[in-house]
Amino acid sequence: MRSPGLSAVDGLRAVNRGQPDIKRFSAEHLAYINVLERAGLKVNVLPSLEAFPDSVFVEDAALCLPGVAVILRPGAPSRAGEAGVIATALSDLGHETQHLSPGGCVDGGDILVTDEVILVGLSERTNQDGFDALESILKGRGYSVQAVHTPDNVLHFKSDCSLLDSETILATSRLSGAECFDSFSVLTVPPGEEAAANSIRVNETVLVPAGYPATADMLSRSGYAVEVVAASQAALLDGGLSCMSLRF
Ligand code: CIR
Repeated sequence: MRSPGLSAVDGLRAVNRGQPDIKRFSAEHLAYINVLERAGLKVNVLPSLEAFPDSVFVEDAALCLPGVAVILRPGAPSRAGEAGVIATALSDLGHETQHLSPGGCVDGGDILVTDEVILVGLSERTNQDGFDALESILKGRGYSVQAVHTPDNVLHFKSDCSLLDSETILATSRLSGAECFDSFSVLTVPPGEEAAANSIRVNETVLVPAGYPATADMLSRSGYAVEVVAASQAALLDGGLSCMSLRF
């Protein structure tokens, strides 16, 4: 994870719903770290990077798989430099890194890793050239990869879905019928709670963003151990829970 900097007030957003309050952002970030630790993870927190207002969203610059961290190329020009910085941090932590060949762009938020296949949503941030470069790295390492469609006007594929366990996807209604989920059971987030589709499963815990009680209730009733985590300030920058950590 990376702490939010003061420059996060300049983070990208599709619609301006006000500036994030950095004190509150930091408090929510700390609470999220605590929940990950309670769920059994060791968390490394990198220092804030003022030169990159969106760098708190570490997920977009790398794809961490067993044995390799693929260094991606974020599609927003203001975020391109995050790749080099995360590459250094991951190498320092002892990870083998492999960089996408030059040309295209891929944001980590568009990548959903499942047991059988890695789904990559083509979006405003992830283009075909980026997909091709990523596919060539992943196929070379034995993974199946499939390009899918990120719904229009949605930032990232994973803004609208998450993997709850090897057979179950949580998705918005606009994505729940997608062919790529044919071999999964799909739980659809109730109308009005679309942002809750960006939840994350960590060991036995499913972290759900605060403010979406019907989704939290649906997941609890489906047998998941739910922890509700406030992410209101990240949400002002179109970020959610998955975006703020690289989990491996
Ligand atoms: C951006 O527009 O790039 C950031 N403000 C939000 C990135 C959210 N990341 C993610 O969904 N993986």
